[in-house]
Amino acid sequence: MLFYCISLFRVVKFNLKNKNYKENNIKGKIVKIESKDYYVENNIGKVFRCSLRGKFKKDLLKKKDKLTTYDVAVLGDWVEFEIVSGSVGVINKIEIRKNYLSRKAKRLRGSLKRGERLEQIIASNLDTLYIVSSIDSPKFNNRFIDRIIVTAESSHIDVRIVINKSDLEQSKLLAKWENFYSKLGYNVFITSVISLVGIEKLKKSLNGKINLFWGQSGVGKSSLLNAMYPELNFPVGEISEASKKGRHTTVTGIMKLVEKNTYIIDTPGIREIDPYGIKKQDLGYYFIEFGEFIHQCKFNTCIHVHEPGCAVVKAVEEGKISLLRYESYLNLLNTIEDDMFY
Ligand SMILES: Nc1nc2c(ncn2[C@@H]2O[C@H](COP(=O)(O)OP(=O)(O)OP(=O)(O)O)[C@@H](O)[C@H]2O)c(=O)[nH]1
Ligand SMILES: [Mg+2]
Ligand SMILES: [Zn+2]
Repeated sequence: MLFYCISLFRVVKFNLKNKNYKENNIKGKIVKIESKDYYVENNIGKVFRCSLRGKFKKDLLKKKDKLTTYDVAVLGDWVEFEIVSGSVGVINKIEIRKNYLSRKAKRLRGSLKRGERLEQIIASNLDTLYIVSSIDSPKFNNRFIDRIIVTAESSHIDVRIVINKSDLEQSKLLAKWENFYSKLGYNVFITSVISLVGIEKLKKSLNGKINLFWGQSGVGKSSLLNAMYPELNFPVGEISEASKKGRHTTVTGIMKLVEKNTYIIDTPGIREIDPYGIKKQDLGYYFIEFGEFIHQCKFNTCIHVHEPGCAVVKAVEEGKISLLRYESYLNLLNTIEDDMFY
């Protein structure tokens, strides 16, 4: 009897607790992460500083041997949280992601058995990825862009290319690269925050979407966002005279609601980009112009290097696929081979 009473009490207590938990829960979006603080914005734009409920950490520890990522909750995640006091809260639930953008994290020394590289998630639930580059200072780098394109294509995120600093008198180069990527089927935006070329057009294209800006340091991601939305007032960096490179002015990813249903995400500049989780046999599919040739390769396991009857190599020889793009492909293929596990 006593046992029965205790059990009943436990059930009632659990249900009450669960009910409170459900009733107090608020839906929000993670708009910034700093160490263990998750900044969550509710539907009227109020931001709460939240921690993660302990169960998430326990779940992660249980999976330790099969750990592939260290990001439990990421920028852009929809969550349910409850207020602890004032503008402080705790996250109880993380919704399933529609998609996410990631890359291989830096190699960790000692902490993992095989020294493999984990997946680092940049942000989730994205509509459009803007690859931001500059025509000069830092120099335009098509290989870098191709690497980001592959990353986005493999995550099924719509990708567009911005070539900024068009005021720097490089009109020939600008025309060349605009043409190059437009011909592949990508939308290319030529912009300048000095002459304001292309700013209105870029702003219009963000409408109603969640837009992430990504690229090397110093290309002008934060400057472009400020030019479109002066109220953002993001810090903007200097370009080093010696290296013509930026100095990582933006240090954490940050998401802002800029118009109704329109979000922008500014991110820290990146130096390297290794896409995560791509198999050698699949890489060709993320070079969109290879698509029509891949099916004509003699072997369906073809990775388009030395195989006999490779239709991709033939298309390169006949000038139907650009040599520059094929070089980007080979370069990425090598990276995948270097990191055998992933
Ligand atoms: N000439 C010229 N300079 C620009 C333009 N856009 C940005 N810049 C300059 O480029 C430098 C870097 O700009 P940021 O906006 O900080 O670049 P970022 O891509 O946000 O850099 P990180 O935050 O380090 O990733 C600043 O000195 C800007 O003034 C442009 O259209 N033309
Ligand atoms: Mg920046
Ligand atoms: Zn082939």
